[in-house]
Amino acid sequence: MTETGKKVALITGITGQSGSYLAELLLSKGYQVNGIIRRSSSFNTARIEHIYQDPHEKDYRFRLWYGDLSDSGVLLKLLSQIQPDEVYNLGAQSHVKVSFEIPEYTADIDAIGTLRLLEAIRYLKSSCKFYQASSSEMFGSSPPPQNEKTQFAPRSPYAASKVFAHHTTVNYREAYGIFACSGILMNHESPRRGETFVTRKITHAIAKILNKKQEKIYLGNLDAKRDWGYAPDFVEGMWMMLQQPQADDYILATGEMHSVREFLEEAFKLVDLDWKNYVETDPRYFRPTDVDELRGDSSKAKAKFGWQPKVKFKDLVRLMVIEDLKLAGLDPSKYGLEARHPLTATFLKDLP
Ligand code: NAP
Ligand code: G4F
Repeated sequence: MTETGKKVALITGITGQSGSYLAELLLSKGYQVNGIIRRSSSFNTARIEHIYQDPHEKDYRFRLWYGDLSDSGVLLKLLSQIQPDEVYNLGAQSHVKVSFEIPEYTADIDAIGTLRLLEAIRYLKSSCKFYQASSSEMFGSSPPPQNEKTQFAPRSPYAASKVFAHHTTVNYREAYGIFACSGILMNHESPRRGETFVTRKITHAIAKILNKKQEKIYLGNLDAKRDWGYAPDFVEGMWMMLQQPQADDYILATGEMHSVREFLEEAFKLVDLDWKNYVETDPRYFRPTDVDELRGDSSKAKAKFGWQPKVKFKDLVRLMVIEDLKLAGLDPSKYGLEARHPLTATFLKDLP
């Protein structure tokens, strides 16, 4: 708590898709929000620029600190300096395909990085609550529907690292009584999704194709099926987990499953194009092992704290297409799409 009674949060991965929405949510709830950012030779803060506050302002509530999940010393220093009530560990090398190319780095950040943070909390005897960004990728080849009891069968260095981080979170809860929750989240997307993840790659390409700046889009496995939800819905679930009387692990999901092919069909249809004329496959986007089907069962989160996603597949595709058209200077109404999707109004009004 601050001297003025505000709750204090610390977010790793604040510059990422979910970190940026979570920061907005917590600021709107009156928290002082602290985020760890990495030093980069070019700006990596585009997603949080609209909520930046000048540190010279008195009582500014949005504070950024340099750090890295590879650096135990800085994690210890920041935890002891900031004294957070809630820690959200969203920082990660989050790209599954890239994890096959840089497996050791992925494990260092996604697995050992989580251990470093929990160990710092334990060492400092901090009473903070801890949220771990676990992933449905951990289920790998276990068939859907996946729930909290489904066996993990990871299919990538990313997923194996997240399994380690999940078990470490549970272990630190049981061994040391830390209020540590593992949120096992199905894919969540938004107009702030990184452009190399398949949903955003598609909606971004559509805008470029319409602008005649791109002719084709090159993709990998179109048969993969995912349970795609909307990131702002999911960050609300993260926060809700930490407000419960007891720490536990929860799945967040929409319960709907669609293939990459269906995403293509739905997205291109919105701008009156046939995706088959624009999509080529490129072997470089196939993974050595992929996850075929993810569809989550989030009934535990619904029963325990009433969490339900507001945005489902069709609305998600639509709002991502609309926002990418606008970013590219195109008028969505030309394609019969309303300029601002009502569901996104709150979250997108300040997008840079
Ligand atoms: P994202 O957009 O890729 O953001 C990842 C964040 O982690 C960025 O802020 C990044 O900083 C930071 N980061 C990377 N390496 C770091 C390091 N060495 N030290 C500290 N921070 C580091 O990912 P996201 O979609 O927001 O996902 C957030 C978390 O949820 C991740 O842990 C991800 O694995 C997990 N997750 C995501 C989904 C999903 O569908 N989105 C589903 C389940 C779980 P830079 O901006 O400097 O790169
Ligand atoms: O968009 P993706 O890269 O997401 P993926 O691998 O499901 O991982 C995301 O969701 C996880 C939760 O389940 C997170 F933990 C993780 O951090 C990340 O946010 O790929 C989705 C599917 C895959 O099966 C992939 O093989 O789309 C297929 N795909 C086909 N062509 C492609 C492409 N994926 C990408 N990134 N790029 C392609 O060209």
